Amino acid sequence: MANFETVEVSTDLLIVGGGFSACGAATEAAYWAKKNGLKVTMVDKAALDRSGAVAMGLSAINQYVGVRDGENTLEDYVRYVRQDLMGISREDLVYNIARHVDSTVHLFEKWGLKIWTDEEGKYVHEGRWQLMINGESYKIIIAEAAKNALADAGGEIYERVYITEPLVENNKIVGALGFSTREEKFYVFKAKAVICTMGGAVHVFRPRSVGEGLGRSWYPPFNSGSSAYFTIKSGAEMTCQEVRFIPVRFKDAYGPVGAWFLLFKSRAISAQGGEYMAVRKDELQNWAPYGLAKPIPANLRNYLGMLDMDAGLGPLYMETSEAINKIADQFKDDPKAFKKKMKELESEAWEDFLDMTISQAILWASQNVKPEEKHSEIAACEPYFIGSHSGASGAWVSGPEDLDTPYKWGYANMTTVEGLFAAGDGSGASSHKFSSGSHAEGRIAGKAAIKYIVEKGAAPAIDTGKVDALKAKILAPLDMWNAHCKETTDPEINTNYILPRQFMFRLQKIMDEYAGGVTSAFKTSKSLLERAMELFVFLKEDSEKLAARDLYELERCWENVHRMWQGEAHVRTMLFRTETRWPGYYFRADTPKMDEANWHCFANCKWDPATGEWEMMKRDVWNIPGV
Ligand code: SFD
Ligand code: AMP
Repeated sequence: MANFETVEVSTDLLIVGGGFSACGAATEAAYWAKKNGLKVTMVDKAALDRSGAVAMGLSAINQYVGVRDGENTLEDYVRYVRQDLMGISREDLVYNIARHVDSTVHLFEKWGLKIWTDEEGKYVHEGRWQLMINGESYKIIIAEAAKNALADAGGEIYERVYITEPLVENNKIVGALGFSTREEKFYVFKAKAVICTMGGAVHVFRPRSVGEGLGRSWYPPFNSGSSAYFTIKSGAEMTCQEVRFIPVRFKDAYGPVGAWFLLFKSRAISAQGGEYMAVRKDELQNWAPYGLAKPIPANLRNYLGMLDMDAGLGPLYMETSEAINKIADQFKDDPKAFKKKMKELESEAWEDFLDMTISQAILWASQNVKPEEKHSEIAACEPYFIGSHSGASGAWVSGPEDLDTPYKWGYANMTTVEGLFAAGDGSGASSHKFSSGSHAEGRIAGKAAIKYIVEKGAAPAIDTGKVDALKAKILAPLDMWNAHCKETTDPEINTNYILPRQFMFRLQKIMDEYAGGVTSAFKTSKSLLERAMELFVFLKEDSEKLAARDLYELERCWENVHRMWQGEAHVRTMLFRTETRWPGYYFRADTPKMDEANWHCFANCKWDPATGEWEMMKRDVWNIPGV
């Protein structure tokens, strides 16, 4: 077996992941841990300053309720999320995040984030809930606060350690296993409670960017389904695993569209010039009541554009020049002011991408796109799993203690596994939290986890035999390579092993062609999904044959195993939900209508670590009374 040193780390609270929700959890937990003499340890597969979805920065904070200025109420936000997710949301969780998110944003500002303000000192809004920021260094600022808080409380941070497997005994979390991505070290983390914040999942589906564009995606390719894997393998109940997110983005470099639609008030049109949101308005009747209220849900906005594509009216375009010129036109009688405004708008347009999706600015430059002169192509991306944006997949977590919610079995944000908490993309059915809400939810989970440890935290009982067996399993791809690498002249081709890249292509092909990816126009059916399940049997068999040439590939192997489990949970849940509720995200062609009578409910699933069996179940949707 590969000869890795085993490093044991004992802690009270373990935070796995180092992104927005993890930083929120660390900042808050450190405060309460210090008061109670407890230790908090954080583990990130990358370097905290630039890890996770906000690695490149962001140009907006997408969740700010604005309660202090009377802009909106918490109930307004609950209604907004209910509507956008076609009626399926955990309103207790959404409410809880909404009531904490403003204070999180105020902390961001205190820590040094530049939020745009107008002449009166008020935040500049992109849309009703979104604030404009100078966000290139957003992650560094938020990471610094988390690092300071941990240092102050005597906590520890492990960077470049890839968390591979949870440790669970009798439905109670006791720690996690991982390996260094730089040194031959195997880590055993022992903890009284764990917060799972390892982001969403990218590259489960075949991306649009293949060949020379491989690796480019909207959400970061290094978020590879570890949150889903960790919670599923722990035996936690999962929710909304069928709800993938398909964003519409500037084509091929994935530049976000929010600033265009909301700040610049741009229109999206087909190649023939029709504005699909207007031309296809009648289609929205079929998705009442959600299709008829404003804002129209993200999936239905996608869907109307997809109908244009199906009808041969593509490509679709964002009317950037029309929008910019319309705003600048207010100054048309003053040539100097007009020129100044045009320059300002032009630089805002570029900065939007330079702040968060630099490759889009590079693509625009390479294709001679001048947004003020010419429109720019947009397209629906491949599906992503992200519970924090307009998707909803994640762990099923306990609601806030002070709300009269039916979903309460423990401390806030605790999964159905004792001592295991989840937040951000890791927790489900509480969409539209974005960066700020994920941080706020991390804070909620951090505080609750410390409370749990103070009241119930027992010393973790680790089964060393199990750890040794898992160590051998986790390092097996290195042994597989060493045993067979000399058998063929081309290391990519071998009858005894499969390399992680080929394995990922196989997973992506199954998902794309059978589970409603880009090349199948986001359509699937019972028979296609059943065929996907048959192919998954072989894929899972072959996952035992993964080979890794080095540490880098060992990480790639496990990323793909994590993706595979996310993919399987998705296929199983789409099979279970026999209706089409989110056209524009996916379409069950054999059950093409929404079925409120039977499916106005959560579709949950659970994998049993003892038997290896999956269980599918419905859970009722609860609306906050009077909202
Ligand atoms: O324009 C392991 N997001 C936006 N949010 C906003 O508020 N405003 C925007 O403008 C946003 N837009 C946007 C966004 C994201 C991206 C990529 C783009 C544009 C281009 C969404 C937010 O970023 C998102 O909601 C939050 O970041 C979610 O937080 P969290 O904590 O759930 O995930 P993370 O930040 O990605 O962190 C994940 C961490 O886990 C680590 N990790 N560590 C150890 N072991 C493993 N096995 C691990 N696997 C992962 C990662 O390294 C990372 O630290 S717009 O499109 O709307
Ligand atoms: P995006 O850039 O698409 O991720 O969007 C950023 C924010 O704007 C998110 O909160 C979206 O839900 C919201 N948004 C984007 N486009 C629209 C639209 N056409 N109508 C309403 N909200 C939108």
